[in-house]
Amino acid sequence: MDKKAGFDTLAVHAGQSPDPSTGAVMVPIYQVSTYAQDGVGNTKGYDYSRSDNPTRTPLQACLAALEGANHALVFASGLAATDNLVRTLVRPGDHVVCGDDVYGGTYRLFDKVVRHWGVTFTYADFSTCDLEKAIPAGTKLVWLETPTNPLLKVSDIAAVCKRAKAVGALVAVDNTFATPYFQRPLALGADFVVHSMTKYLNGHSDVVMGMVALNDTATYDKLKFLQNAAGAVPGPMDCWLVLRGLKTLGVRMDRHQQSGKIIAEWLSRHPEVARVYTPLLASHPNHAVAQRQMSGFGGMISFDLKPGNGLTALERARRFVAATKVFTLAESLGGVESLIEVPALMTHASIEPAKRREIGIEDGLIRLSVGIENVEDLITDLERAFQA
Ligand code: P1T
Repeated sequence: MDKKAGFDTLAVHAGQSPDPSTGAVMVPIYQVSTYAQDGVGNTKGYDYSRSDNPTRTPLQACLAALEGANHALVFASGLAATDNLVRTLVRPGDHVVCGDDVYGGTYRLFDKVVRHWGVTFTYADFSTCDLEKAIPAGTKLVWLETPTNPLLKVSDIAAVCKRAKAVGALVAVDNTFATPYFQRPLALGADFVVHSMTKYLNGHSDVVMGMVALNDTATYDKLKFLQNAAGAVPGPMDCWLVLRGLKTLGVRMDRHQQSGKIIAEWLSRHPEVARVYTPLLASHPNHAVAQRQMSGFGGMISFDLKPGNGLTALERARRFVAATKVFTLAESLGGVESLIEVPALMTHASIEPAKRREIGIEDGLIRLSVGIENVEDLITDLERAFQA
């Protein structure tokens, strides 16, 4: 497949061709752990599925094409991808600067695990901070999530990369919320793109998986070594499901965005809503940056409920999310079905309450992942929750 083909063409075809032995049009599920050898070491390219698997190989090639990368590697979860990349890059004594509003599990991995290896972390709001102060000389790695989870802050990837390069730091961008359909961080100067593929890339809430895409072949070789050495690899069935999900990524993202915009505008007019967070709205504080570096904004929306009915913000949030019937109360995001959650109690509960509030994750914050159902049904469902 020509690497310059359009995004949707790459999503359907990149890395894939009819099976040479049967002509099967779709990549088969090679549900196998080991491969016969004609003589010791005489293989057909595969010897053990922790190292490589013929359903995983086309998935990695397709993902590299979508991110405009030379290489991509997949892992058993988004956090396994982060863990493997960080372990490839940092050593005791190194310093990492991380966004202050990243997925709670990423923060937990850095604060409760990686920090104990003697790696230091500082946290910054890359959407507002002075980049020279936030990324000091001697920084090894900058970890940037944009848009962020759950506050949908947008940071200028090119500006962060420019500052990082000036001090010799590497930049990894968690591109889970935007997907390569709307944002390509490597083209903006990033060294690595990381995804929780559990979300939009798979799109059907039936797989947990992660990936890293990158251009540098020497780092790719080290990361591939760790992928095999540590073994956090996804199984063939899951790789097949994601290959299948990827084919509709573009059409799904367009629909998420179309419905997301309608819901965001409706929420921003709602008397019970104190504030709406999403780059889908022109009132977003980083809208100009978002428009420059993204070709669209997806279907993620967070909003603060106004206090009321004599309830605390947390009680109000609990009651709200228990009342929806089309939006399912659940962690995760990016599937065809709409999801709703309370970050303070669920996805970001691993961040201490004081720090959570300092970042701006209020108790009454609700996060929506807008699915592809009829938007009128989604609005009726939310209105029901406002009246609960
Ligand atoms: O769940 P896992 O596939 O390991 O991915 C972790 C992860 C990494 N980065 C971002 C931006 C994420 O949102 C996630 C996972 N997030 C959720 C489960 C959630 O509900 O926000």
